[in-house]
Amino acid sequence: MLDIDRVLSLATDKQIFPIIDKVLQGERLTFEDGVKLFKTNDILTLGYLANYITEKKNGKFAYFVINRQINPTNVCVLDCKFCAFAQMDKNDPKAYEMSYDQILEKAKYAVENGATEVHIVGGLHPDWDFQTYLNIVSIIKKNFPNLHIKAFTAVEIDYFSQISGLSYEEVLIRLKEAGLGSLPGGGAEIFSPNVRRIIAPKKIGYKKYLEIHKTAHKLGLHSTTTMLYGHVETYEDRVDHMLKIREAQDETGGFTCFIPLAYQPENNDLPVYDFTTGIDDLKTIAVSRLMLDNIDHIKAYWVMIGEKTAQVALNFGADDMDGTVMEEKIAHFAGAKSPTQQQKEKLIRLIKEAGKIPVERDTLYLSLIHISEPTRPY
Ligand code: V47
Repeated sequence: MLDIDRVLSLATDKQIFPIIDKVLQGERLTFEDGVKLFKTNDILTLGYLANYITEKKNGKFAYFVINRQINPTNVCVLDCKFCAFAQMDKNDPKAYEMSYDQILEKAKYAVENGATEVHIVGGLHPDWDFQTYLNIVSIIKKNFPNLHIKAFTAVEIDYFSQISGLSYEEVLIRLKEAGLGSLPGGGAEIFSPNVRRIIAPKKIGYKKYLEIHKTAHKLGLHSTTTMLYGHVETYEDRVDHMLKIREAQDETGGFTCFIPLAYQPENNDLPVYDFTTGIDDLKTIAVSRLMLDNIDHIKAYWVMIGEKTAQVALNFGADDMDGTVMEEKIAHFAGAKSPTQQQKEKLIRLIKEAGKIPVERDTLYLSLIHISEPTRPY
């Protein structure tokens, strides 16, 4: 157990002393606490506290998954200003649509390379009906029954409901029957309606996003959840976003993991041209860990913050690195400087050198393989 006097003797920002006390007493943090934590320059105390909570929840374990991302199409009726992946015009040379065979080929490659999960998201295609999306799930499930299919953000589920006339619940039941294993967390962006009006004016608002996740949870489907940060939002918007997620999680308990997604600034229509900084990435991970006391895992998504920051983040509140990914498009269309895929051995090395114990997990953190062998001959 940590000694409050020891932490206070090292802390330099008096503004956060009462928050340190609350964290060590296990008290829930408020909106004001979250904003103060974002504003502090005492980054080491912030990281220390967040790591303390991570280790209380997950010990020294840090998780990764062997997975593959598949994005069946980038043709999309939405016109989100931050998105460099989507193409509104299907005849644009950058637009693409995969056939079922191409999708199956990618799933096959994933399985042959040890994947336990495929993560499928894509555009809201104006000509694809709900059956097309259902078929994507069912053909993968039929051919690879042991592969976990984490597919379709809440934004896609809302679109399926619109094009099929079915309720959210009916859409989710059909997808589950076809083989859907869980929902990914994309599409949350920032919940603030004012920010959404600027960055994603046509996208569903936070009420529908959360309603869809809560409906999935009630049907026994788990999901992850995200926050896109580093564009036009304020610290207050970020904390408000986290609190809305915390409230939903109090109701259902269905979120397995929270993933802060660092904004990538290239090839899009948002006049914000800077990448996030290392300190902002670490603060966002740490504050997420401290605010979201009811979510077990915080992901340092190496694709968007880079491998080096993701590794440091394992000592600032994160306990998960996502995975091998195999083919990343969304962040790389927008200028991400990380690789588009990762080797399992590299993930293990990053985790071990951060002083944590690597654990290969499945999507729902149920099957766990503890990796103990050293990755480098020190
Ligand atoms: O929904 C789009 C975001 C998301 C940009 O659930 C951008 O475990 C940064 O949600 N800069 C897709 N972000 C990725 C995603 C995800 C990734 C890894 C794991 C999980 C999970 C989910 O990426 C989109 C959108 O929110 N995005 N454009 C951009 N320029």
